[in-house]
Amino acid sequence: LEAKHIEELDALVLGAGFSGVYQLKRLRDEGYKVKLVEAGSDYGGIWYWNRYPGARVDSHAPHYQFSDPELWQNWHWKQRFPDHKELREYFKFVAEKWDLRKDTYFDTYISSAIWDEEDGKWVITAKDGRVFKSTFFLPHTGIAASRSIPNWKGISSFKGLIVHSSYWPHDEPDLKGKKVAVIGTGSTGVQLSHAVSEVAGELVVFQRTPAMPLRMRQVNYADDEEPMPKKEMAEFFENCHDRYWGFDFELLPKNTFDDDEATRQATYEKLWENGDFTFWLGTYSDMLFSPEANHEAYKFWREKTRARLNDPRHQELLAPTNQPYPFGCKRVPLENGYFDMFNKPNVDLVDVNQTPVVEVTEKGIRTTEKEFEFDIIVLATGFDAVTGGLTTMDIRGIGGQTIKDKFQKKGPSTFCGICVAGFPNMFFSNGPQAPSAFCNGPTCSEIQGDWIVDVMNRLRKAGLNSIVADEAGEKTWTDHVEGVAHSSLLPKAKGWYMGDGIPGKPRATQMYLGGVPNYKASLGSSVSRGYKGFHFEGLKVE
Ligand code: NA7
Repeated sequence: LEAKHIEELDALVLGAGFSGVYQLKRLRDEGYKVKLVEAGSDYGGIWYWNRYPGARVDSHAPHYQFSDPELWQNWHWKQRFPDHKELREYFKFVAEKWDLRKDTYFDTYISSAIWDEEDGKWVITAKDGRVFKSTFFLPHTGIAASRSIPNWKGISSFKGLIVHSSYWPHDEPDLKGKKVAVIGTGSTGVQLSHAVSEVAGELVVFQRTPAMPLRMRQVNYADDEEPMPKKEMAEFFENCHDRYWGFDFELLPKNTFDDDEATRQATYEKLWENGDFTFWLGTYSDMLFSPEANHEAYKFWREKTRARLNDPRHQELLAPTNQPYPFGCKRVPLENGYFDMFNKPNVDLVDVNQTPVVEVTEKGIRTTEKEFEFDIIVLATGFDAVTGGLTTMDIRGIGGQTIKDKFQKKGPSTFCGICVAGFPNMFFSNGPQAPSAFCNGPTCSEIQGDWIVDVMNRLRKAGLNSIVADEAGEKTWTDHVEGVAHSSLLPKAKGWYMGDGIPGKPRATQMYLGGVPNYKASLGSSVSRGYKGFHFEGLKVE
């Protein structure tokens, strides 16, 4: 390629979700030549792609937004749990306030990023042939960039519409009176099937593992109502940055059996009534660590849930007598009608453990029991979560090693969940071995984004060209991430937190469960100890 066809940058940021948008804004403010590149056609990241009926964030307002006062002083949330449309409106507003569009390339899918050792630059190539040469490569691809689709026989023979939940058609297919299948009962399946059940003629939910959703207390705010008075917001964001899950609430400073039975039930009841994540993340401190504590929470959840289901078969499938896995060790969805919909005559539940799917036919789905006919099949079957965004690209570091090969051996290994040994000048947010989905999204986008800007500023000031994590630091962090997870009940559940469900993907802890304050301390201590855990390679002192 001739040099004129190559765009030279200080930094290429990949992915226009919270992390990428924040990174572009911060780096441009610091005077870097930076572009944001995105495969979709607009801002929003997960909210650009996930526009299926019922898609909404489970973090209650005002948590799920940036802390910049210029934004929150001028923005009004309409719902306590904003839906995908409101979230895309928010991104539009942010893009305008921060003047992002002039530095963003949409519809640009990056297929490879190769570290040029001679030049000390990343050579980044888009599918359409465009090439960027950039000192820094910041792939903020998030936890859900790569879809997981079942390898079912006959899947391409279906004559109706078959669609993964995150590729919901922009022209919004009419579901009225239609026969719809929803495969999967994760956070997506729970939201989607409830929304579909309100309009479809028939809905069949295919369940492999029951989710343990909590009641969502939705609120629609009037024009003069706010989730929180504006004068409290600055302190609120400061708190979020210093609390375990990146929200303004904390775990209770006591264990489950510190309380007597009556107090414990009253505590559960109060958390339940909040109608948000607090029954999961603001509860007794030992809930995710002690099997007995966990079972106590499960029992409460099970009885609340069973009380809403009329059919004993549904009770046993959706809220089993025997606890199937530790509560909260698969992502806990929120719902406001999911269980009630199973009492309707036009909603059916298939347990694919009892009657597995044999094949997809022209007309629908054949299980070992019978053939179901559908107009639409929705695959709410999840993602190659957390690492998929990185491993689906051809990313090559020193000596031509690839991220895919590296992560394929034993699972992700990173330094502080922000970079990888052997891959200089590459940093990512909300990726593997960081708090990521164990942290309110925007909080960690800001914490990690700020750290990355700080590194780049220090390098620039020192006249250095590149920085790379060392293997020792990476091993220490990987052992720590695994150690924290294995001190908890997390590994006892099968799911994407542990890398399960993707053929060939090694079972390993995908995210850091040690909480935001510990995470920040780890990032901070590597800096205060003179970037312990890093080498400065390919130095070019200018
Ligand atoms: P999840 O949480 O990975 O859920 C996927 C669901 O699909 C889950 O219930 C799976 O069952 C089910 N699944 C996957 N493959 C199959 C097959 N082959 N047959 C039947 N059922 C299947 O993805 P979501 O989209 O719901 O959520 C992703 C995250 O995005 C969410 O947690 C938020 O953090 C944002 P399983 O439990 O594996 O038995």
